[in-house]
Amino acid sequence: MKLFKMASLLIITSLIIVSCKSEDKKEMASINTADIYIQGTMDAELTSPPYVPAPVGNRTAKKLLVNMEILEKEGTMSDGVQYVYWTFGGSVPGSFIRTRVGDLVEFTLSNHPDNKLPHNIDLHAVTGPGGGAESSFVAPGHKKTFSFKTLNPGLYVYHCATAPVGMHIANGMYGLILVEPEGGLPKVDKEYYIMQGDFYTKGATGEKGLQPFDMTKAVKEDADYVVFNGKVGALTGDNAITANVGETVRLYVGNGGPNLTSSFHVIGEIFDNVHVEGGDLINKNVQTTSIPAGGAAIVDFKVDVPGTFILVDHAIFRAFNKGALGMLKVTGEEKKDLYSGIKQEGIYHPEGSTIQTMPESKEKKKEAVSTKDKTLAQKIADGKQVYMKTCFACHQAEGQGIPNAFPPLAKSDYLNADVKRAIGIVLHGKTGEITVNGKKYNSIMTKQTLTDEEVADVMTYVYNSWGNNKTNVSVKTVKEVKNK
Ligand code: HEC
Ligand SMILES: [Cu+2]
Repeated sequence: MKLFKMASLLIITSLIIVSCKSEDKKEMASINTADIYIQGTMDAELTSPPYVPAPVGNRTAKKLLVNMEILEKEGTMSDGVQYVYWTFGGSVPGSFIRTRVGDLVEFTLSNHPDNKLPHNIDLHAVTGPGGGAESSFVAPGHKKTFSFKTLNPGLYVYHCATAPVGMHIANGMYGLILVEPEGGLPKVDKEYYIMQGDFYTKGATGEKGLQPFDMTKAVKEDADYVVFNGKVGALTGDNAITANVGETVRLYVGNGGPNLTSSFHVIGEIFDNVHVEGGDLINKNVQTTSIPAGGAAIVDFKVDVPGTFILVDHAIFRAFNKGALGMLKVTGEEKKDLYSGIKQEGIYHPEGSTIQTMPESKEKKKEAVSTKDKTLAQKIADGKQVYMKTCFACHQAEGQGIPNAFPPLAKSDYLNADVKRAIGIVLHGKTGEITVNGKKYNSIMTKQTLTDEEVADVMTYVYNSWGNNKTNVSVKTVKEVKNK
């Protein structure tokens, strides 16, 4: 609850008045944030990465109108590799929101009518249930408004929290919201917005073409791409961020995850100040700062010499083999007294801008030995395990599905009408319009990577649950559908 300045002020005060009690501090801080008076209304400036809106400076707290649109759209992950991103405001990470402590943010979330899925937003800067997720759940072609007061200064992640949450985040649904302290952060010359994310594709790293999201790899945390700002090369070459010798640079760095922690480092620089985890605590003279998934840090440093400084996740294979690499190009006079080496651009980028192709595993996936004489009860029990691991995120625990997104499996007329068609959906995935119990769905079910036995078990479990027609699906039938 403390303001940045307030914190240091309190330290000084407590040094002078040794008797200062901690209760008094708490009281002071809460009065200053929750009761800050709102004067007037303004539209929030939103920016796409790597840019940030203008600093708040000395402005008073206001009613701040934020209008954000969700867009599902195809983009480029790497040379020749396309990916369907789900975005807040059309970019990955989503639009940067800049507020000050005490603002009353009126947030309107619109879901574009061409989108396929409902979404919502959970802002870590919100004090309230679900960080706004419950109030902002919005179907395609609709919009929702809710409001919150910014009580705690700091840099916060926001993300989609619609089931399956991991999939929405993995597809790019995250961004940053900054809550500046009273009077704003200290002035610097350049500010940029960078956010790391890990991506999971059906094909191997670098495999060309439109790559669908891979749920199995995501669950295993086996990322094909680890990148800054949504794609390989978002911050390299002509896209590099820039500064001049002698300037101070502040980076607002977030990590959307969904899985990996970032070891954020700038090669050839030392962070003068790091707002650890995006909060009030300032650490000085830092080489590498750890940014957890769903967390952030504010770093600043003065650039003293010219050259290209490489931004990396220092878990270094991610940088050179999976894309977590950016550039800060600093121009100006050489400072031989500070650094006398040969200036060489791109020295830490030997693999070139395109990603290395990983050697493909020659080993064939072994199929679990199928137990022919498994009882129906055993199949149902094993099938439930598969369901809770694989299907549950979308179709939900009781097979009830999610309105407008994931069709029900409970009492599903579509399921009960045709066993082989249903098996085919689990084996191959499904897109296009279908009608289940009188309601239309037009969405994507990704192909499930399961053994034939697992498919037979999970389908048997589904058919023998929630009022379905009790079909016992055999491995033989699954193989028939597969080989058709
Ligand atoms: C990532 C989300 C997701 C996962 C995981 C998933 N499904 Fe689906 N499923 C869908 C969507 C979306 C549809 C509708 C596809 C369409 O609109 O064409 C669907 C449709 C179906 C259907 C046909 C429609 C119905 O309601 O009867 C069946 C059967 C089905 N899924 C079974 C499964 C089973 C079994 C699993 C686990 C092995 C599974 N699904 C995992 C999203 C998912
Ligand atoms: Cu979403």
